[in-house]
Amino acid sequence: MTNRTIIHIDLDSFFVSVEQVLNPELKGKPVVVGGKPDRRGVVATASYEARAFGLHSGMPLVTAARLCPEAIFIEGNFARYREFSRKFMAILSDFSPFIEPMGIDEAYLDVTGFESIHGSIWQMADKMKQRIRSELGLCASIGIANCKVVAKVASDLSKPDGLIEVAPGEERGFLAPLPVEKLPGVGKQAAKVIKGLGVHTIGGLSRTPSHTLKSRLGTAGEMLHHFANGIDDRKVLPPGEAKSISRETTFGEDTRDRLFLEATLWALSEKVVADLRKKGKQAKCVTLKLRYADFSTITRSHTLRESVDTDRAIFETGIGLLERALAMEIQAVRLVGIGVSNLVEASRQATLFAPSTRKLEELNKAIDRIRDKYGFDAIQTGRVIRLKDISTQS
Ligand code: DCP
Ligand code: CA
Repeated sequence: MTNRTIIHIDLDSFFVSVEQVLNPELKGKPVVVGGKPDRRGVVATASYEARAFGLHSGMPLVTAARLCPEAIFIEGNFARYREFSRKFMAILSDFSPFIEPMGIDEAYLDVTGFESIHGSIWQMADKMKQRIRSELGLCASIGIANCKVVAKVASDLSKPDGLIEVAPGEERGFLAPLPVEKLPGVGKQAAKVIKGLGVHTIGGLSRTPSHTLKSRLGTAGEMLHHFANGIDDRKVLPPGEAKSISRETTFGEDTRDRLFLEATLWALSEKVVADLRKKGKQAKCVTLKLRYADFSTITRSHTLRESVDTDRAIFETGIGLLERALAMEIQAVRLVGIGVSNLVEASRQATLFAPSTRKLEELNKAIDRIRDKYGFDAIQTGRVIRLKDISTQS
């Protein structure tokens, strides 16, 4: 993957820090959120002052009270933490639209190309930390690298209130001296297996043959081998981004009418494509769904060589799938659907396309605009006219 700039950001002792903002008297003291120690239960989080006594998340409260008798124990207020979390994510979204929240106080950002707005990546990260401090009163730790796994290790290592940037090319060297447990994906079980091989550092793991790790840890072993070498091409995935878009419709009566099926497929393709373009995406995979009179349901998919976002390309792929499916089936059809998946950002290189494709794209955009303004049915292309009676389910 080409050079990326990935940030991993994580708030320090999150629940406790929020409590300290709400009640400044708690600042600089050993504080535990999780409840009173006379109750069963565990530490949700401990302030760094309390961690100095060996307290940590998941420890029974009674143990915590024994190790650190002067600690202040607080019940906690999850609604408040969620409120801070929302504001935290909102600040992050001012720096890049490509955010993947990982739980309540942690996120990955792909900031590739946005650094220059702030001078440098270092200045950008520093600005993030400052805003979080001034607007929320919280401390954040940040790791910067060319991939998720290295950024995550860097932010963990920088805690508290830290900032570590791993320069491109230095990923392996940065990870090498660290104990294997510091590598995301190495849990207690995997650590045991890895140490059984006589390997204790991430560097050692990076030199262990991939097939050895695969034979002991399965596919996770292969992944850990890549991670240990600073290789991780996982994308930063904003939540809720559609992975597929589809439409289907059930007929009032089962049908064998090819023309009618084709016209329906065209209408459905148009709606799918309108959604696709609204999201600024193109699709590489087209899936046809059919349900027959006896309720048996099939899906058939075709992966295209190039991603597309025109009605015609998707419809024609769908028709190909439909013809092949119907050739194998004698039953009438009660439901037809079409969907697209394997979505990619729409390329903006319009000049690379043939003029006819460009015209079609312009036409499609114009149709989208009119439909946005006046509703989907304001424009009906020829094939759809005879479908007036069909109600489409989304
Ligand atoms: N949390 C919890 N129980 C756990 C771990 C965490 O309730 N076993 C809650 C409390 C933490 C919050 O989730 O404040 C975030 O978890 P982190 O692992 O990020 O821990 P902290 O933010 O508390 O500390 P750190 O500074 O190490 O990130
Ligand atoms: Ca945290």
